[in-house]
Amino acid sequence: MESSILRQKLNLYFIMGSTNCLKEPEDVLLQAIKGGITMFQYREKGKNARAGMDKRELARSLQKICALHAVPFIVNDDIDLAVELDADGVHIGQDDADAGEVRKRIGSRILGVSAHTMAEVKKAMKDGADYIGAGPIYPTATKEDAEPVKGTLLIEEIRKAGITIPIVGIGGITSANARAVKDAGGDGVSVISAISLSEDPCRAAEELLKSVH
Ligand code: TZP
Ligand code: MG
Repeated sequence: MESSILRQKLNLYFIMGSTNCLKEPEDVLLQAIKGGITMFQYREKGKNARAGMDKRELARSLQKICALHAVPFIVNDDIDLAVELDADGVHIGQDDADAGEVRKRIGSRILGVSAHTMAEVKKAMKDGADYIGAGPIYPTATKEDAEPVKGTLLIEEIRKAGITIPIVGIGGITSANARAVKDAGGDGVSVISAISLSEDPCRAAEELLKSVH
């Protein structure tokens, strides 16, 4: 995917798995799409997370919904699943598979890498990352082993260094604080709970979209 298109797709990037939802994940995703999300990542983590066939079935079902609405479908961590389903891409963290190896396995699919320092950003770029996930921007209750909160400092540092790779901010982002990520030079925001735990995921997505426009 061309990087100008990827930048647009990163504008409102919704991430979720079954453990993040108050209702059926399919319903949450459909509502979020109705509200205007631009990209989706299936991230199945935590207590009571689905595994094996259960995980695969949910992934397929969410992928179908994304395909019907032309929303790119990205898989978190699970490279085998991404390749099996022919997903649009993969997102990995620093503790997951080596980004260079993942690039070789997924060919031209989208590769996103989480980074917390300039050194990690540079390494990810060398390994072939298409975009960087920078965070946690704000305190988050969703990821237990999250790194220390950084605000928008890393994004500013990357842009000050003249690095133009697409960047999405993550961690504790809501419609009240999302704008700062764009102002710092981010291309978009990624959120879990601001949408997945909302009573009205469609409206939550609409509000977020307004705040990053
Ligand atoms: N990586 C850094 S923070 C985070 C991840 C996966 C969790 C983001 O969730 P929320 O609910 O949007 O704070
Ligand atoms: Mg990971």
